[in-house]
Amino acid sequence: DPALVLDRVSKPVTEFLNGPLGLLIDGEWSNAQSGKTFDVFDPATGQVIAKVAEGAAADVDRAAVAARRAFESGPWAKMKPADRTQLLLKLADLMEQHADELSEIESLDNGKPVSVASVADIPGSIAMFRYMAGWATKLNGTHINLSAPGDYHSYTTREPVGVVGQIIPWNFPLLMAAWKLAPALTAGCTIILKTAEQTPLSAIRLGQLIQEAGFPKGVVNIISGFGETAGAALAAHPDVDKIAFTGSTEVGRLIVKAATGNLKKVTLELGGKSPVIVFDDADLDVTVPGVASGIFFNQGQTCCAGSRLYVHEKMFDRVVEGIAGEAEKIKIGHGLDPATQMGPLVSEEQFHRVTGYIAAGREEGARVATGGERYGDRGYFVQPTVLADTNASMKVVQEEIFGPVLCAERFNDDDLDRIAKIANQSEYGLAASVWTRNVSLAHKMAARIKAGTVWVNCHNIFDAALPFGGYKQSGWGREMGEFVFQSYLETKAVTIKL
Ligand code: TXE
Repeated sequence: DPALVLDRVSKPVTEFLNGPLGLLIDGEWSNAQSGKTFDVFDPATGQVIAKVAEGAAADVDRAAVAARRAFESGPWAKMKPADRTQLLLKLADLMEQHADELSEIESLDNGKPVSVASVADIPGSIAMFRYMAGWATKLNGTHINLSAPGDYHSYTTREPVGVVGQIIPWNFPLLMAAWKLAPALTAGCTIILKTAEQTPLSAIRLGQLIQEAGFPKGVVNIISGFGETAGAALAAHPDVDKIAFTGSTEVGRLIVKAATGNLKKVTLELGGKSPVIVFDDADLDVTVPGVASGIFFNQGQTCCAGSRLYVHEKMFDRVVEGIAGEAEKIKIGHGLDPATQMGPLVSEEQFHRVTGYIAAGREEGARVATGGERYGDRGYFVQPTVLADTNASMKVVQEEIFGPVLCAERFNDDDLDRIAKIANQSEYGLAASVWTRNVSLAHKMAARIKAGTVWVNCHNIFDAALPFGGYKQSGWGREMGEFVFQSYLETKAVTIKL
């Protein structure tokens, strides 16, 4: 009963949902210039839970003026790095104080279990702000010795790239906002963040905390709205210096085209179809639950989900049966139920996309080892599914499903180059995992895999200090770690004739 579910919502979150839920532009919450709003749904019930201002091109223009002003003049432009550190740490503390509320909002909006949001999304977001905060005082240039004839003193400085547009997806709404905002703020940029239309809520709450922390006006602007309107306007905007995008490879291509007008800098974190390779010496007690969580975590809506499983034939049946057993144990339900381990997919559209892939897998001859059906009769729940005996020619093996669907295939080879070839036969190259007790074999495989991340005997391990991003059509550039600052800083070489 939907009423029962809304009963579970705490008082502060109920007040938050009742709004107003506007756009954050130049330090003020405002309606969209058009006056339009859009509905936000609870994907577990399909029920409308909030109405949010629908930003579009005119609002992006207003935000760009504010972000430019805040970048070029005002307190932010003059702020010392240590003061930026303090502001970021203050924001992290406020997020920690409101962690329960943020978990609840995230669960209601995205569908993910509150038990997961409270140990993964929210602490991960806070950790990102704290990690990046420490870098603000350490982003220095260097002195360079020249070989040119004459007497010169040369050095480099590193300067913020300017006004940054950031477009994020719905799978980890707050975490994606943190991955984007934290390094850009650390570097001294100003920002226009466009959230995903499916999940605008936690970023609005974050915007309120950003105000409370005392960031100067115009430094962070947050626009709720749709991709084809607000997102496209941001990507094409002539006064935005850089665009950072996370989402589908298809839209990634549109972002690149839109950015050509003023040749703004572009970084992209796109789709994946990450291989998981299980050798015949793998420790099954670790591998079976590890591979299962590698695909089923976040309802499979993870860009680096381990969605293509390759198992040595000696182990294949045991591994597939083991994963099917894990899948059947997962407790599916409303995200706000503290016992829930898997929630619904984010939207009706994703529900149809994922169930469509399962149907295609069946038609192409895959064997359904477990799952394969809708769960329940309302909301966008899909059973955790294992498709066995798949092969490289199948659509389910080639394309990103972005749901709890694993394709499992056997190999009977001991030649590492040939195994790597199977793992690498994808247009994507975001991540991979290798499961073996042989350390040397693990390193050899890691070297052969064309992906930005390789995990050994684990999957989906993230850290603010680790760079993350893709080879091939999984993207351009890296987020997180020290590496991310290459995207948010320009390097200037200064040479003085002595
Ligand atoms: O993504 P979109 P969708 C993949 C996944 C999923 C598929 C479709 O396979 O099934 O994409 O999801 C904004 N100009 N990933 O349709 O459209 C949009 O508003 C500018 C993988 O939801 O790429 C949202 O903020 N922006 C991925 C963001 O792009 C535009 C996470 C992502 O939405 C735009 C999400 C446009 N023309 C989906 N069109 C990952 N890498 O983790 C849309 N947007």
